[in-house]
Amino acid sequence: MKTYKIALIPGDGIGQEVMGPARGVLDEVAALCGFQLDYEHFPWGCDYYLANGRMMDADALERMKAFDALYLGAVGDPARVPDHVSLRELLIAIRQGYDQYINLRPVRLLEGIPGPLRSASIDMVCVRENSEGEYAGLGGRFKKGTADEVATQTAVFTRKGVERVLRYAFELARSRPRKQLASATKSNACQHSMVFWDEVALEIGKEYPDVKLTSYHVDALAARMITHPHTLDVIVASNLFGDILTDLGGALQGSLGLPASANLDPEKRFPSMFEPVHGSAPDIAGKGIANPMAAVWAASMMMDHLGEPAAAGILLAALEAVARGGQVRTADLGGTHNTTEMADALRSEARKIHAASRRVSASDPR
Ligand code: GGG
Repeated sequence: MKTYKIALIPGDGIGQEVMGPARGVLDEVAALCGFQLDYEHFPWGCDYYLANGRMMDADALERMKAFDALYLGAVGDPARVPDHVSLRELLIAIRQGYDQYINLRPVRLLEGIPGPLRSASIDMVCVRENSEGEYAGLGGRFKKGTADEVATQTAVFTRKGVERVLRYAFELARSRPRKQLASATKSNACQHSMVFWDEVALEIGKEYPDVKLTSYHVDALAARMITHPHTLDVIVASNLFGDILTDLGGALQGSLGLPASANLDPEKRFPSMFEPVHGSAPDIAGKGIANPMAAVWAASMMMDHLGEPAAAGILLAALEAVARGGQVRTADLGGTHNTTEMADALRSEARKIHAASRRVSASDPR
Protein backbone atom coordinates (compact mmCIF):
# COMPACT_ATOMS: atom_id res chain seq x y z
CA MET A 1 0.00 0.00 0.00
CA LYS A 2 1.30 3.46 -0.86
CA THR A 3 2.61 5.13 2.32
CA TYR A 4 3.46 8.80 2.88
CA LYS A 5 5.86 9.81 5.63
CA ILE A 6 4.47 12.75 7.59
CA ALA A 7 6.31 14.78 10.24
CA LEU A 8 3.68 15.69 12.84
CA ILE A 9 4.41 18.79 14.95
CA PRO A 10 1.36 19.59 17.13
CA GLY A 11 3.25 22.47 18.81
CA ASP A 12 1.49 24.46 21.51
CA GLY A 13 -1.93 25.23 22.98
CA ILE A 14 -4.84 24.18 20.81
CA GLY A 15 -2.36 22.83 18.25
CA GLN A 16 -2.00 19.86 20.62
CA GLU A 17 -5.78 19.50 20.83
CA VAL A 18 -6.81 19.71 17.18
CA MET A 19 -4.07 17.66 15.52
CA GLY A 20 -5.02 14.26 16.99
CA PRO A 21 -8.71 14.47 16.01
CA ALA A 22 -7.86 16.03 12.59
CA ARG A 23 -5.36 13.24 11.98
CA GLY A 24 -8.12 10.72 12.78
CA VAL A 25 -10.26 12.20 9.99
CA LEU A 26 -7.31 12.19 7.59
CA ASP A 27 -6.36 8.57 8.40
CA GLU A 28 -9.93 7.43 7.80
CA VAL A 29 -10.03 9.14 4.40
CA ALA A 30 -6.60 7.74 3.48
CA ALA A 31 -7.81 4.21 4.27
CA LEU A 32 -10.94 4.75 2.17
CA CYS A 33 -8.75 5.94 -0.72
CA GLY A 34 -6.30 3.05 -0.45
CA PHE A 35 -3.17 4.61 0.99
CA GLN A 36 -1.72 5.22 4.44
CA LEU A 37 0.20 7.82 6.37
CA ASP A 38 3.18 6.97 8.51
CA TYR A 39 3.62 9.72 11.13
CA GLU A 40 6.61 10.57 13.24
CA HIS A 41 5.66 12.81 16.14
CA PHE A 42 8.04 15.67 17.01
CA PRO A 43 7.49 17.24 20.45
CA TRP A 44 8.82 20.64 19.43
CA GLY A 45 7.27 23.82 20.79
CA CYS A 46 7.34 25.95 23.93
CA ASP A 47 7.40 23.05 26.46
CA TYR A 48 10.38 21.68 24.56
CA TYR A 49 12.01 25.12 24.63
CA LEU A 50 11.61 25.42 28.41
CA ALA A 51 13.11 21.95 28.92
CA ASN A 52 15.89 22.15 26.31
CA GLY A 53 16.55 25.82 25.56
CA ARG A 54 15.54 25.49 21.91
CA MET A 55 12.25 25.28 20.01
CA MET A 56 13.37 22.26 17.99
CA ASP A 57 16.45 20.04 17.76
CA ALA A 58 19.55 21.44 16.07
CA ASP A 59 19.31 18.78 13.33
CA ALA A 60 15.53 19.17 12.87
CA LEU A 61 15.70 20.46 9.30
CA GLU A 62 18.16 17.72 8.32
CA ARG A 63 15.95 14.99 9.86
CA MET A 64 12.69 16.20 8.37
CA LYS A 65 14.10 16.28 4.83
CA ALA A 66 13.25 12.58 4.63
CA PHE A 67 9.51 13.27 4.99
CA ASP A 68 6.91 13.77 2.26
CA ALA A 69 5.25 16.62 4.18
CA LEU A 70 5.09 18.39 7.54
CA TYR A 71 1.76 18.74 9.37
CA LEU A 72 1.92 21.46 12.02
CA GLY A 73 -0.57 22.62 14.65
CA ALA A 74 0.18 25.95 16.32
CA VAL A 75 3.07 27.79 17.89
CA GLY A 76 3.14 30.12 20.88
CA ASP A 77 2.83 30.28 24.65
CA PRO A 78 3.36 33.99 25.29
CA ALA A 79 3.05 33.75 29.08
CA ARG A 80 6.15 31.51 29.23
CA VAL A 81 8.14 32.08 26.01
CA PRO A 82 8.35 35.37 24.09
CA ASP A 83 6.35 35.09 20.86
CA HIS A 84 9.24 36.33 18.74
CA VAL A 85 11.37 33.43 20.01
CA SER A 86 8.75 30.71 19.50
CA LEU A 87 7.60 31.89 16.06
CA ARG A 88 11.04 32.63 14.63
CA GLU A 89 12.77 29.51 15.98
CA LEU A 90 10.13 27.05 14.82
CA LEU A 91 7.60 28.19 12.22
CA ILE A 92 9.74 30.77 10.44
CA ALA A 93 12.89 28.62 10.77
CA ILE A 94 11.13 25.84 8.85
CA ARG A 95 9.58 28.15 6.23
CA GLN A 96 12.89 29.86 5.51
CA GLY A 97 15.11 26.79 6.01
CA TYR A 98 13.15 24.82 3.42
CA ASP A 99 12.62 27.84 1.16
CA GLN A 100 8.84 27.34 1.33
CA TYR A 101 8.41 30.58 -0.53
CA ILE A 102 4.68 30.32 -1.18
CA ASN A 103 2.13 30.56 1.60
CA LEU A 104 -1.21 29.67 0.06
CA ARG A 105 -4.36 30.60 1.97
CA PRO A 106 -7.85 30.08 0.55
CA VAL A 107 -10.49 32.52 1.82
CA ARG A 108 -13.84 30.97 1.01
CA LEU A 109 -17.27 31.03 2.62
CA LEU A 110 -18.67 27.60 3.42
CA GLU A 111 -22.43 27.37 2.84
CA GLY A 112 -24.16 27.24 6.23
CA ILE A 113 -21.52 29.39 7.96
CA PRO A 114 -22.49 32.86 6.81
CA GLY A 115 -19.65 35.02 8.19
CA PRO A 116 -20.20 38.59 9.35
CA LEU A 117 -20.89 40.17 5.92
CA ARG A 118 -24.09 40.37 3.88
CA SER A 119 -22.22 39.24 0.73
CA ALA A 120 -22.76 35.54 0.11
CA SER A 121 -19.97 35.34 -2.43
CA ILE A 122 -16.46 35.12 -1.03
CA ASP A 123 -14.02 32.90 -2.89
CA MET A 124 -10.47 34.19 -3.01
CA VAL A 125 -6.99 32.75 -2.54
CA CYS A 126 -4.14 34.71 -1.01
CA VAL A 127 -0.63 33.96 -2.26
CA ARG A 128 1.61 35.27 0.48
CA GLU A 129 5.37 35.63 -0.02
CA ASN A 130 6.83 33.38 2.66
CA SER A 131 10.62 33.56 2.57
CA GLU A 132 11.70 37.19 2.88
CA GLY A 133 10.04 40.65 3.01
CA GLU A 134 9.22 41.96 6.47
CA TYR A 135 9.94 38.52 8.01
CA ALA A 136 13.56 38.41 6.76
CA GLY A 137 14.76 38.87 10.34
CA LEU A 138 17.25 41.62 9.54
CA GLY A 139 17.79 44.44 12.01
CA GLY A 140 18.80 45.02 15.57
CA ARG A 141 18.44 46.92 18.82
CA PHE A 142 21.05 49.48 19.82
CA LYS A 143 21.59 51.36 23.07
CA LYS A 144 18.99 49.05 24.59
CA GLY A 145 17.13 50.45 27.59
CA THR A 146 18.47 53.98 27.14
CA ALA A 147 16.68 57.13 26.03
CA ASP A 148 18.66 56.90 22.77
CA GLU A 149 17.47 53.40 21.95
CA VAL A 150 17.11 52.49 18.27
CA ALA A 151 15.34 49.45 16.80
CA THR A 152 15.44 48.52 13.12
CA GLN A 153 13.56 45.77 11.26
CA THR A 154 14.60 45.79 7.63
CA ALA A 155 12.28 44.30 5.00
CA VAL A 156 14.14 42.49 2.22
CA PHE A 157 12.76 42.22 -1.30
CA THR A 158 14.94 40.39 -3.83
CA ARG A 159 14.24 40.22 -7.56
CA LYS A 160 14.30 36.41 -7.34
CA GLY A 161 11.89 36.41 -4.38
CA VAL A 162 9.42 38.90 -5.84
CA GLU A 163 9.46 37.41 -9.35
CA ARG A 164 8.79 33.87 -8.17
CA VAL A 165 5.86 34.73 -5.90
CA LEU A 166 4.29 36.93 -8.57
CA ARG A 167 4.75 34.27 -11.25
CA TYR A 168 3.10 31.68 -8.97
CA ALA A 169 0.18 34.06 -8.34
CA PHE A 170 -0.27 34.81 -12.06
CA GLU A 171 -0.27 31.06 -12.83
CA LEU A 172 -2.89 30.48 -10.14
CA ALA A 173 -5.04 33.36 -11.41
CA ARG A 174 -4.74 31.98 -14.96
CA SER A 175 -6.05 28.61 -13.77
CA ARG A 176 -9.19 30.11 -12.20
CA PRO A 177 -12.33 31.15 -14.13
CA ARG A 178 -12.18 34.87 -13.26
CA LYS A 179 -8.44 35.27 -14.01
CA GLN A 180 -7.99 38.29 -11.77
CA LEU A 181 -4.98 39.16 -9.67
CA ALA A 182 -4.99 41.83 -6.95
CA SER A 183 -1.50 42.85 -5.88
CA ALA A 184 -1.14 44.36 -2.39
CA THR A 185 1.22 47.33 -2.44
CA LYS A 186 2.02 50.40 -0.38
CA SER A 187 4.17 52.18 -2.94
CA ASN A 188 2.97 55.64 -1.91
CA ALA A 189 4.77 55.25 1.45
CA CYS A 190 7.40 52.56 0.76
CA GLN A 191 9.16 54.20 -2.17
CA HIS A 192 11.85 51.51 -2.58
CA SER A 193 10.46 48.09 -1.78
CA MET A 194 6.89 48.54 -2.92
CA VAL A 195 7.71 50.56 -6.07
CA PHE A 196 10.02 47.65 -6.94
CA TRP A 197 7.22 45.15 -6.18
CA ASP A 198 4.85 47.07 -8.48
CA GLU A 199 7.44 47.25 -11.30
CA VAL A 200 8.08 43.51 -11.13
CA ALA A 201 4.32 42.85 -11.10
CA LEU A 202 3.93 44.83 -14.33
CA GLU A 203 6.93 43.07 -15.91
CA ILE A 204 5.72 39.56 -15.07
CA GLY A 205 2.20 40.58 -16.03
CA LYS A 206 3.34 40.96 -19.66
CA GLU A 207 3.72 37.15 -19.73
CA TYR A 208 0.06 36.81 -18.66
CA PRO A 209 -2.06 39.00 -20.95
CA ASP A 210 -5.10 36.87 -20.09
CA VAL A 211 -4.89 37.81 -16.37
CA LYS A 212 -6.23 41.17 -15.19
CA LEU A 213 -3.74 42.67 -12.72
CA THR A 214 -4.87 45.42 -10.33
CA SER A 215 -2.60 46.98 -7.71
CA TYR A 216 -4.24 48.16 -4.51
CA HIS A 217 -2.65 49.87 -1.55
CA VAL A 218 -2.88 47.29 1.18
CA ASP A 219 -5.11 49.46 3.36
CA ALA A 220 -7.56 49.96 0.49
CA LEU A 221 -7.40 46.23 -0.27
CA ALA A 222 -8.28 45.41 3.35
CA ALA A 223 -11.29 47.72 3.07
CA ARG A 224 -12.25 46.17 -0.30
CA MET A 225 -12.18 42.68 1.24
CA ILE A 226 -15.05 43.90 3.43
CA THR A 227 -16.96 46.21 1.10
CA HIS A 228 -16.56 44.31 -2.22
CA PRO A 229 -15.26 40.79 -1.40
CA HIS A 230 -16.99 39.32 -4.46
CA THR A 231 -14.65 41.37 -6.72
CA LEU A 232 -11.53 39.62 -5.42
CA ASP A 233 -10.13 36.40 -6.88
CA VAL A 234 -6.38 35.83 -6.33
CA ILE A 235 -4.46 38.18 -4.04
CA VAL A 236 -0.66 38.37 -3.98
CA ALA A 237 1.02 40.04 -1.03
CA SER A 238 4.28 40.38 0.82
CA ASN A 239 4.91 38.30 3.93
CA LEU A 240 3.47 40.68 6.53
CA PHE A 241 0.71 42.13 4.34
CA GLY A 242 -0.38 38.58 3.47
CA ASP A 243 -0.43 37.53 7.12
CA ILE A 244 -2.67 40.45 8.07
CA LEU A 245 -5.00 40.15 5.06
CA THR A 246 -5.54 36.44 5.66
CA ASP A 247 -6.47 36.87 9.31
CA LEU A 248 -9.03 39.34 8.01
CA GLY A 249 -9.99 36.66 5.49
CA GLY A 250 -10.48 34.15 8.31
CA ALA A 251 -12.77 36.59 10.09
CA LEU A 252 -14.77 37.00 6.85
CA GLN A 253 -15.13 33.22 6.70
CA GLY A 254 -16.89 33.35 10.06
CA SER A 255 -14.13 32.05 12.34
CA LEU A 256 -10.37 31.63 12.59
CA GLY A 257 -11.23 28.01 13.33
CA LEU A 258 -11.73 27.47 9.59
CA PRO A 259 -8.88 28.80 7.39
CA ALA A 260 -5.89 26.67 6.43
CA SER A 261 -2.52 27.40 4.99
CA ALA A 262 0.05 25.60 2.86
CA ASN A 263 3.73 26.57 3.06
CA LEU A 264 4.98 25.35 -0.29
CA ASP A 265 8.26 24.72 -1.97
CA PRO A 266 6.70 24.43 -5.44
CA GLU A 267 9.88 22.86 -6.83
CA LYS A 268 9.64 20.10 -4.17
CA ARG A 269 13.33 20.36 -3.22
CA PHE A 270 12.17 20.20 0.40
CA PRO A 271 9.01 18.96 2.13
CA SER A 272 6.16 21.47 2.27
CA MET A 273 4.30 22.25 5.50
CA PHE A 274 0.56 22.42 6.15
CA GLU A 275 -1.05 24.17 9.12
CA PRO A 276 -4.24 25.78 10.32
CA VAL A 277 -3.95 29.60 10.05
CA HIS A 278 -4.94 29.98 13.71
CA GLY A 279 -2.36 30.16 16.45
CA SER A 280 -2.19 28.38 19.81
CA ALA A 281 -5.16 30.35 21.28
CA PRO A 282 -4.07 30.30 24.96
CA ASP A 283 -7.49 31.70 25.96
CA ILE A 284 -9.28 28.46 25.04
CA ALA A 285 -6.39 25.96 25.27
CA GLY A 286 -6.92 23.01 27.61
CA LYS A 287 -10.72 23.06 27.35
CA GLY A 288 -11.06 20.60 24.44
CA ILE A 289 -13.34 22.99 22.55
CA ALA A 290 -11.09 24.16 19.68
CA ASN A 291 -12.41 23.72 16.16
CA PRO A 292 -10.44 21.07 14.20
CA MET A 293 -11.91 22.19 10.83
CA ALA A 294 -8.89 24.38 9.92
CA ALA A 295 -6.52 21.48 10.62
CA VAL A 296 -8.68 19.20 8.45
CA TRP A 297 -8.72 21.81 5.67
CA ALA A 298 -4.91 21.92 5.95
CA ALA A 299 -4.88 18.12 5.60
CA SER A 300 -6.91 18.48 2.40
CA MET A 301 -4.31 20.90 1.02
CA MET A 302 -1.58 18.42 2.02
CA MET A 303 -3.33 15.63 0.10
CA ASP A 304 -3.58 17.85 -2.99
CA HIS A 305 0.14 18.57 -2.75
CA LEU A 306 0.98 14.86 -2.36
CA GLY A 307 -1.02 14.01 -5.49
CA GLU A 308 -4.05 12.46 -3.76
CA PRO A 309 -6.87 14.60 -5.19
CA ALA A 310 -9.62 12.10 -4.29
CA ALA A 311 -8.66 12.25 -0.60
CA ALA A 312 -8.32 16.05 -0.77
CA GLY A 313 -11.78 16.26 -2.33
CA ILE A 314 -13.42 14.01 0.29
CA LEU A 315 -11.90 16.04 3.15
CA LEU A 316 -13.12 19.30 1.63
CA ALA A 317 -16.55 17.85 0.86
CA ALA A 318 -16.81 16.61 4.48
CA LEU A 319 -16.06 20.13 5.73
CA GLU A 320 -18.71 21.51 3.36
CA ALA A 321 -21.28 18.92 4.44
CA VAL A 322 -20.81 19.60 8.15
CA ALA A 323 -20.98 23.35 7.49
CA ARG A 324 -24.11 22.98 5.38
CA GLY A 325 -25.77 20.57 7.82
CA GLY A 326 -25.72 23.12 10.62
CA GLN A 327 -26.06 20.43 13.34
CA VAL A 328 -22.50 20.37 14.66
CA ARG A 329 -20.92 23.63 15.76
CA THR A 330 -17.93 24.32 18.01
CA ALA A 331 -17.88 27.39 20.28
CA ASP A 332 -16.15 29.63 17.69
CA LEU A 333 -19.16 28.99 15.42
CA GLY A 334 -21.66 29.69 18.20
CA GLY A 335 -22.25 26.06 19.22
CA THR A 336 -21.50 23.72 22.11
CA HIS A 337 -19.82 20.75 20.41
CA ASN A 338 -16.27 19.92 21.39
CA THR A 339 -13.21 19.12 19.28
CA THR A 340 -13.81 15.35 19.26
CA GLU A 341 -17.49 15.69 18.37
CA MET A 342 -16.66 17.95 15.42
CA ALA A 343 -13.98 15.50 14.21
CA ASP A 344 -16.44 12.59 14.56
CA ALA A 345 -18.97 14.49 12.45
CA LEU A 346 -16.33 15.10 9.78
CA ARG A 347 -15.35 11.40 9.75
CA SER A 348 -18.96 10.35 9.42
CA GLU A 349 -19.55 12.75 6.49
CA ALA A 350 -16.30 11.58 4.84
CA ARG A 351 -17.52 7.95 4.99
CA LYS A 352 -20.88 8.91 3.47
CA ILE A 353 -19.23 10.93 0.68
CA HIS A 354 -16.89 8.07 -0.16
CA ALA A 355 -19.75 5.53 -0.19
CA ALA A 356 -21.84 7.80 -2.43
CA SER A 357 -18.95 8.23 -4.88
CA ARG A 358 -18.56 4.43 -5.09
CA ARG A 359 -22.29 4.02 -5.79
CA VAL A 360 -22.04 6.61 -8.60
CA SER A 361 -18.99 4.94 -10.19
CA ALA A 362 -20.63 1.48 -9.91
CA SER A 363 -23.70 2.71 -11.78
CA ASP A 364 -21.67 4.56 -14.43
CA PRO A 365 -22.38 2.75 -17.76
CA ARG A 366 -18.91 3.65 -19.09
N1 GGG B 1 -0.73 27.53 12.85
C1 GGG B 1 0.54 28.07 13.01
C2 GGG B 1 0.59 29.21 13.99
O1 GGG B 1 0.72 28.99 15.17
N2 GGG B 1 0.45 30.43 13.52
C3 GGG B 1 0.45 31.57 14.36
C4 GGG B 1 1.11 32.77 13.82
O2 GGG B 1 1.22 33.76 14.52
N3 GGG B 1 1.52 32.76 12.59
C5 GGG B 1 2.17 33.87 11.99
C6 GGG B 1 2.45 33.63 10.57
O3 GGG B 1 1.83 32.79 9.92
O4 GGG B 1 3.30 34.32 10.04
